[in-house]
Amino acid sequence: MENRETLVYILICIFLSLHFLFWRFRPRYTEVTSVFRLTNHLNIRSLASVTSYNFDFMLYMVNKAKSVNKALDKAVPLCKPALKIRESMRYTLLSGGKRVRPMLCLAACELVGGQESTAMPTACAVEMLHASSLIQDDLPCMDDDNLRRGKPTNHKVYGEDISVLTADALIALAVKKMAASTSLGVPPERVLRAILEMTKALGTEGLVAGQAADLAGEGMSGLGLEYLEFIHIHKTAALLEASAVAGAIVGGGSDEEIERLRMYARCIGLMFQVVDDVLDVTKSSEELGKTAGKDLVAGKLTYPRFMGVEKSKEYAEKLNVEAREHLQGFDSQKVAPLLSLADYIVNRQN
Ligand code: GRG
Repeated sequence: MENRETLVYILICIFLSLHFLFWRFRPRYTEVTSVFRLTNHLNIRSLASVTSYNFDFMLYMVNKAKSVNKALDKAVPLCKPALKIRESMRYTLLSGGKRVRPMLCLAACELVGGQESTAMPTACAVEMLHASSLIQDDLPCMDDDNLRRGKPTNHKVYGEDISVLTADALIALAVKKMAASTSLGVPPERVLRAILEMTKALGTEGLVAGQAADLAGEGMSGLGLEYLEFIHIHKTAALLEASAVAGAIVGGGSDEEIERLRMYARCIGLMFQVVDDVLDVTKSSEELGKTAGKDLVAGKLTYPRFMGVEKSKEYAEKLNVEAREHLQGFDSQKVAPLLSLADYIVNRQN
């Protein structure tokens, strides 16, 4: 009897010790696994070249993505009773994504001497606008896609009606976020200028123009490189450009700094889409998290179709060189994130 009581006592002690150890180290374990998941998603480990500036880009990108995800989560809280439209906004906004545009915005702000917190509302806004464009792009009347970031597209889950409203709501929230949440320490004229940049990138001087030209060009023969460049500069590069420029504006950059960042971002914006076109024909849907080979099927004018895969890759490299030329003269340490980001974009695998 006494032996049995001793055994039970020992077992309880072991259980309590294990319980204590689990709760003591659980936060660190969760932290490590979440960084691992983000790193996998961002596919940064394939980037040996990034270490060349003696700068840990992987850590930088993971930390920025974590801060942005936290801020986005707070920006669209789930309310009770749960509204379908809010669930739908959160579905696309928080369903992964590399967070390239917010990172660009934060890095540009920091490069000109601003704080991360100063540009965070702008960084969230640009991701909201990006999410809105993805939802619209996937609709049956546009690209008609079922898969985005490895999950069913927004309209497949919530229906076309709610999807259209979600895209609208995200645009409205983005502008509200910049206007209402940017620190009071930032002069209002800077906030207004940043909002102007962002809205310019959306309409007929930006995404809308690019998408309209893209749709009009489907299946048409005889369109040249100029037409292709117009589509990509408007549809893809405009928002990347606005991300960097708006970040530098709220961060207090000089006109010269802002314009140099604009040129850099325009190059990486175009490069982003050249790489996207290459990935569309060289990777599987599983690797991309979206339907691969769609451009080819739709008869779209793409860089690989125009000049072949190898020449397209060379062109992306050329844009990378050009992009970094625009950053010459900035502080070599502060500019490291943007140099690494350019490398990341040209080498990305999804
Ligand atoms: C928002 C006013 C407004 C209009 C939208 C539908 C449309 C007009 C434009 C289409 C824009 C579009 C979807 C361009 C493609 C850009 C692109 C390469 C997206 C993929 O970006 P990643 O790889 O995606 O950064 P993740 O998932 O990582 O965020």
